[in-house]
Amino acid sequence: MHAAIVRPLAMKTKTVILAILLAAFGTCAAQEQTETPQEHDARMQWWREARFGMFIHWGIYSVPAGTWNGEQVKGIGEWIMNKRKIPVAEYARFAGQFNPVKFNADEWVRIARDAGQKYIIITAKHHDGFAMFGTKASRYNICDATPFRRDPLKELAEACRKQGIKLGFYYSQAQDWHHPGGAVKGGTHWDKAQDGNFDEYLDKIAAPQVREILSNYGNVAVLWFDTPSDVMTKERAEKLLPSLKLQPHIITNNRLGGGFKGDTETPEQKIPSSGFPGRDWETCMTINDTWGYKSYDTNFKSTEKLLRNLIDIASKGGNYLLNVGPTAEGVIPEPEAERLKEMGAWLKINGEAIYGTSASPFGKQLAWGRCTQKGGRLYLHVFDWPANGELPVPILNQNVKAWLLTNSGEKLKCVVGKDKAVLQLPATAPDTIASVVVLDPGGPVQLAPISIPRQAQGGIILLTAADAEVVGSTAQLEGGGEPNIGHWTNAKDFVRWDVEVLKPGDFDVSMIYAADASSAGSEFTVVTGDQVLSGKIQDTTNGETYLSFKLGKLRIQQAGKVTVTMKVISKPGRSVMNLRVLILKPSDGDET
Ligand code: H79
Repeated sequence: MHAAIVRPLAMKTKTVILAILLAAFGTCAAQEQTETPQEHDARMQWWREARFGMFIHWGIYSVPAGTWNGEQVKGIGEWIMNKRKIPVAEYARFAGQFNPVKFNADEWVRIARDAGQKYIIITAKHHDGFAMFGTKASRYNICDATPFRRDPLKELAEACRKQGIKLGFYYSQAQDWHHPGGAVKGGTHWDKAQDGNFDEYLDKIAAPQVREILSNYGNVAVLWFDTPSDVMTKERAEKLLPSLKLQPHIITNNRLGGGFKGDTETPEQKIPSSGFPGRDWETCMTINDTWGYKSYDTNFKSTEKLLRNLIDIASKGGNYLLNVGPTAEGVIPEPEAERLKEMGAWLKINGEAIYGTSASPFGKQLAWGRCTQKGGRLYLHVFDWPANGELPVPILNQNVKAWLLTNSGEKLKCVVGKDKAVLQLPATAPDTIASVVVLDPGGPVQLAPISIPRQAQGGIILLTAADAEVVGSTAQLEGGGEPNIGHWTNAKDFVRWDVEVLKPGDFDVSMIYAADASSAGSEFTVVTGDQVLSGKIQDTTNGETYLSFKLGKLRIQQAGKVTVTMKVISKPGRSVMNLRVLILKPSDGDET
């Protein structure tokens, strides 16, 4: 409830009360008006336990499947109409060619269920304006405008009910490139047929269709809005809210617009580096590089990548909404189904470490993998199995018990030191993607204090990736051999170390990193006090090796705690670098 109340003191008391009420009702989604925090938790419970859902982008864009006039159109497939400014009538012809006779709702739901996904969100209407359900608001829908004539949402609702999977709908409430008055995000109409009044579009198309999808398909678990663009004011968004009352338990995302926060944050195509403390959140992501089917997009992420994404997300307290893009025949492409099946096989064994868990207590400290927790236990998801068998865990609990999730009979040896516990793992990993160790701390987790690096006797200061505090939305600690800071695609992210300096003076600074063409040319600074060094990232044989580079001299004036910060000045490519360590070596040369 952050709506500004304008000068309440200048108003009469009645007006003030009215203003407060309006503000309270105006900024909240339907349920938030009345619900207590307990009721909110109860409404969110199934979603928080679910952790993994299936996104389905299905529409008549699967007919061109990424190709227009013989040209393969770059970018996300469901945007093809906009990208090529296809006239409305011409695009609408795809409806006549859309006859997905192989569509089988039971099979789709079975694929989701076997993948370990607990809910499905399907596009009821995307930006192209074509309704994938029987609507009375427009003839431009699957029942009236295609030879198929069936309502897949009805069939999916029934299949989900039978198989115990929750169903939710995606609905593009502002963008609509077909109906007069619909919005075009970041652009303008390209066909006279699109011209019209947005408010009329809202009243005649969006609001009635939202009411239909919340009325005609039984329980709707989620309403997933998208791209409010700049047209979705508070007053306009409010026209869609009354329908939400038809589904008192529905969960909405944060994309309605008009200042409505909804229930969930929705990072798209990325995993935030530390989640959204205090907010529910869900990363939506494609398996390849498109949401809607493109016949030639074969850039599928590996099962390893997808599973580690799921684990990473769970370790930060979020959900993974993983997309499939069915074909115009109604088939989930085999490479997608295959990866989902493999994820399901892992979850069948290790699901206890994902479902119903909450975020790791360790922040970004674990270089070897990720952690989730549930019922007082920690689940250690080991990505990089230690060659020496020693797994460091930054806790101080004295009575730790630990075992492999797949072998609870055999307890692992655990040595609790003064700054961490070390588990002795068997020689080989039970799983090549992620092996789960269950750790019972025997009481509340006692976190080891984050140790700050200390200047060594010889005067050298090592600022390692593992010791760094990573601030921002993308950069994070990665394992795989010696830890590094990678995934650094946002130039606003930065890295900071506190270090205990014993002997101040002048230092020669060098750093070890890996970079490929997507990082080369990035410029950064290293700052401590009033001292600044800068440098430019070079390609290290296509990122295949870590190399050491000299940066120059820095003076540290005083002993005690000193902060060193590394920031990005410019980033011409996709990412900044993979940073292993910053080395400060005393310039006077008396180090040993
Ligand atoms: O439904 C999926 C996307 O179609 C939708 N959200 C997910 C869940 C989405 N709409 N907009 N965006 C995502 C942002 C991406 C916009 C882009 Fe473009 C489309 C980039 C390139 C094509 C718009 C048009 C911005 C530049 C050209």
